[in-house]
Amino acid sequence: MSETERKWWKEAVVYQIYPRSFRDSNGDGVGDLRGIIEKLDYIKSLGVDVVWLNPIFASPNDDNGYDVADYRAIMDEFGTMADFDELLEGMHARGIRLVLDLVANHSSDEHFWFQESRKSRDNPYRDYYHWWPAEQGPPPARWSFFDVEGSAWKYDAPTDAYYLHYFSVKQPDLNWENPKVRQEVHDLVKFWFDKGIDGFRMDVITFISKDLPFRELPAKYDGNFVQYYAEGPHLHEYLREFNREVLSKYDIMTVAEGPGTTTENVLDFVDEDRRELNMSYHFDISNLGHKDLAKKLMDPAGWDFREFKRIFARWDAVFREKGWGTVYLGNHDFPRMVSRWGNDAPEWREISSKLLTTFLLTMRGTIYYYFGDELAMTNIRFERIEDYRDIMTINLHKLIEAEGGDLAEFMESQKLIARDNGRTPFQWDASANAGFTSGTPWLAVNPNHTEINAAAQEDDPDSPLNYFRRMIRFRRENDALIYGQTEYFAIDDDAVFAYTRTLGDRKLLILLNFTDRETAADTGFDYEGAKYLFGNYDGFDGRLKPYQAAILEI
Ligand code: TEU
Ligand code: CA
Repeated sequence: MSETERKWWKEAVVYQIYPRSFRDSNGDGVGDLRGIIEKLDYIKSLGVDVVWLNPIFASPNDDNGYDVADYRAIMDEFGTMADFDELLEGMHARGIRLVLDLVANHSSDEHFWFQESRKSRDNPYRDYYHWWPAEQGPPPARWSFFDVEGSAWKYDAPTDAYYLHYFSVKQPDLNWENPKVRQEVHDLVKFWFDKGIDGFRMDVITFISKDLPFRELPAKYDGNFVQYYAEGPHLHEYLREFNREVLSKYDIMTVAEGPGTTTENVLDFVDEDRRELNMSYHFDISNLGHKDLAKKLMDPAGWDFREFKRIFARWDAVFREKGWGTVYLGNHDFPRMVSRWGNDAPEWREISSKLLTTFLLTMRGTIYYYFGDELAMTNIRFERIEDYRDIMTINLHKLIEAEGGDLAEFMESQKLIARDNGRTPFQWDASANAGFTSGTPWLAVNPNHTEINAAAQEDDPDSPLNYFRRMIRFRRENDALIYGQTEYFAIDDDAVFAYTRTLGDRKLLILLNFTDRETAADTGFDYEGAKYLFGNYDGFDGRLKPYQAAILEI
């Protein structure tokens, strides 16, 4: 097997910050860039290599910045371009790279392009978006993720036409089939690269090419709009052009948010010979345990651990020779890692969160670690719809209500998976509002901040925070955990995740007990001569304690 080509972004632990919720420097209740600047030493102390910030560009915040009104300006609430420059300099001075979020499948309806586009059918910006003239009759059905009626077409009276919006009505889809639009995107990306940023995470980049002229959803997709959206006819042509014209000219990293990517098609995006993108992240794990994905309803039976293992193993196998994978268990679109995949009951919260941290940092691929998970922050589990701020939850609630659906069931599911669970303010200390703001936070602070907070964990060597720091160091000191190939064992065991990472003659065995009961570690290995190196208990005696994670050299 050929040795993987080494790259800084393959070795990286990416720490994702949701700027709105990290630290508010001026008391308006909204996190901001100066808040991040204040906390740069904290970020540095974690040992992470890259920071990815969710969108920081000018936006009316219909979807918290995923609706961009000006791609070259900083959102008022977040600060100024001078603040940004200082932030970038502060990160680079500490050896941390900065990755921003490119939201180019759609813009805000308040973007100048759209304001022009909707004015008249012969406006020069008309073709920057997708329009369906009303005289052609109703457009073919398209699903919208955030629309109260579920429709991705919105009638716009001034020009008697419908525009396309896969997300909210305030997020019209840009028309990438128009070369001028592609040129605009290239130019704005160059603007940020020339400022010195180190890469882009690309929001729903798999959706950019549309199947024109709009037809009825082909039967082979069987109602699966995500898959259909991700297989636009010119997608790869646009990505290759993007790479050729812009991306290849800089030492940067790119990662696709890849809804609709599968183990069969992902190499089309990330095989280095195709010159498109570096990495992509898939949704197979986050989709686990749903009874209805579109309406975000959960299966009361929970999620299938063996399927979870099989998914990781299957994706890992794709990148053995080519491309490079990504590993994550949470981000701003998902709930808290420990609440979803571990156990946030008081007696298991810390230990199971350390297990998950060990899991993430021993997998092959670039690690995406979501801020706050290092503290084992938990879901807030709002009772009332009024507590939510997320357009996705609010509009799905309206949609289900209008259909006469089961709202109680929806609210229960939201306690488990609503995006706001992962967006509550970072818990810095035990003071009012967790040291996040001196004002009124834009989204409620989790009341458990009096116990779960960075200040309390800072001086406790056994805290999840310090475990995360040690684990990062351990990964960095053990190349096998970065470039080593992976082999899975006991794949049908319903408690234990076991795999080895091998590089040269170094072989590490990782044993993870995902349950709250002690279990045998029947992996086929003889533990006699094995050397215990790292884990969340004091040692390993041949059996695995509840949520035990153990790394052995064999
Ligand atoms: O998310 C897109 C997204 O996660 C889903 O809509 C996805 O396409 C679907 O669930 C697949 O199963 C990105 C951002 O991460 C999110 O925060 C934004 O709200 C959204 O795009 C719109 O920009
Ligand atoms: Ca602020």
